[in-house]
Amino acid sequence: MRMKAGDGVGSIFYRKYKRMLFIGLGVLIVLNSLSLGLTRHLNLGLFAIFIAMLGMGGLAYMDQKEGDALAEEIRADIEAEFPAPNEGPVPDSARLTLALLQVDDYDEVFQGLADDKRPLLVAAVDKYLREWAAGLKAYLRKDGRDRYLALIHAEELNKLEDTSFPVIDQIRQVSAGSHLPVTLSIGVGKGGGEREPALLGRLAQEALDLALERSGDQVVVKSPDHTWFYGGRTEAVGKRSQVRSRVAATELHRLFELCNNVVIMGHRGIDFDVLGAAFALAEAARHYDKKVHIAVDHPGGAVERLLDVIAQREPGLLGDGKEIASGASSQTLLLVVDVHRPSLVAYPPLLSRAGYIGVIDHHRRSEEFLERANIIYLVPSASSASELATELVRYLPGHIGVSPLAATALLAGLIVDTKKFSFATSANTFRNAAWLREAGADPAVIQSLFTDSLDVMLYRARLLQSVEIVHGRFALTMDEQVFPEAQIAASRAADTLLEVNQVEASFALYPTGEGVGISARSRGLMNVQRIMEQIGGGGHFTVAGARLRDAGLQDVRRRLLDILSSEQEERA
Ligand SMILES: [Mn+2]
Repeated sequence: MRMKAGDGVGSIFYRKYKRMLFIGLGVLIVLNSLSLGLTRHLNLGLFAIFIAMLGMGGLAYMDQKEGDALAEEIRADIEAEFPAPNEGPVPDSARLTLALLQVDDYDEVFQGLADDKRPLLVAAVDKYLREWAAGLKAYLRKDGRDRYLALIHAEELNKLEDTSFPVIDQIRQVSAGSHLPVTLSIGVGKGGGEREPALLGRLAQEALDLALERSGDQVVVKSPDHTWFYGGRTEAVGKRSQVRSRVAATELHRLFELCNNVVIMGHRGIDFDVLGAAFALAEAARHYDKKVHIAVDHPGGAVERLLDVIAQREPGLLGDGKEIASGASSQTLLLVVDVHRPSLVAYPPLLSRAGYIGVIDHHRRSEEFLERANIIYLVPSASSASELATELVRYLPGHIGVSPLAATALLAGLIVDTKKFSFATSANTFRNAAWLREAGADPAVIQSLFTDSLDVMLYRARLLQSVEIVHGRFALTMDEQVFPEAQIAASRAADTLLEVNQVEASFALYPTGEGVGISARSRGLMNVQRIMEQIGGGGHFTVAGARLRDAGLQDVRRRLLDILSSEQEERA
């Protein structure tokens, strides 16, 4: 330690004399008091005592100040010599990140694999991951049959991020004769956690949860203020346990009994999927003698026809979000269907008004999520919210069933979201469709719902005339004309473009009056949700879109082309 020797000793010397002076003044006061008792000069004596006490006070104050200054000096000296360990940037050599790895659904992969082969597969995955970790000089620890924990150096993680985590694709080659590939979900926490391991752990866990809820087979990296997604190129495999549907249905049953009234809403711009799910759930709520309302906006188009039919059949069921919100209270159950992002719901103020909230959605979980929910039934492998609502109604205790109109609405939603059973369609989807048909769903009514107006047909035809094919696999089209039903026409055009040879994904751009809308479709080989997310939209693996305010068609087209180019490079 650098010691300013002279200063230190000097002030100690002075303090010694100050103390002597202090004691002297004290003695003087005592003597003065004694002499006061013996003589009669009271005023003079009191004045002397007062002056002596003032002197003592002043000395004590100076002493204190000097002591503080000395202590401060010593502290500064110590700090200059030994910088505190908790300051300054963390040296690079100390930066670690935490990864939680989980093999997606061994039970699924095990199907069709002989009993004695199963441990072999697990061992092969173990070996693969150990080699992977060794290559990164990472610490890997197995935690249960399908979970691992890895400490990875930040530098190595950067490399993994730059190459989009090749391990996600490579682990699929690990096989012991199974028919389905092994897939992996990884959640990584990074940044800010070097001094706070608990924070790092929490980030990693949140990242893994996010990866799993987005149907797995991907990596999510999370820092305290940002989230990155890698992988997620394969479509969710259509598996979900009946157990989960039953559990969700039982929970819904409990909330139906608990609440005073029920409100249902979907995303902005109601569509067949929202309406089917909402109407069936509304019917179910009626069985519990609860008042029900569905918050509806009017986007126009074919869904208006079904809205009209329902409005005639059930007066008072459909309403404007604002009106309905006035009747919502802490005893209200709000069911949010076909959406889970608060910013996209039909009437956001309802979210804070309702006491209970249930989410029923089939979109991959995005980072933005409802802050509180009593039921979260989020199943990315399901075809539609209508399919999920069908299962909930099927499994509600008491077998209440659905009316033919509700069955028709559900089947309409299911057919629209699966493009007539060609996308995201699992065996379960057909089972649910069969159940709906038996419950009285009318295909003729659905057929009549799906006809388009001539204007929509003509706008779609114009979009189809100006198609450009990019990188041999993306179809892109746009129209300058503002048209109230452009969204429907654009989604039809994007659907049709998938029927073109080689086209894997299609994008139709249209002006909305206040910006630009995009309809994006994929044939199932690539994830258009990822692409729309990069531009500010969202959606599903094969069906996605965006609505951008204050943007020009040409600008958005260029941004989209940039994203598609980098997508192409990534694949190459
Ligand atoms: Mn949907």
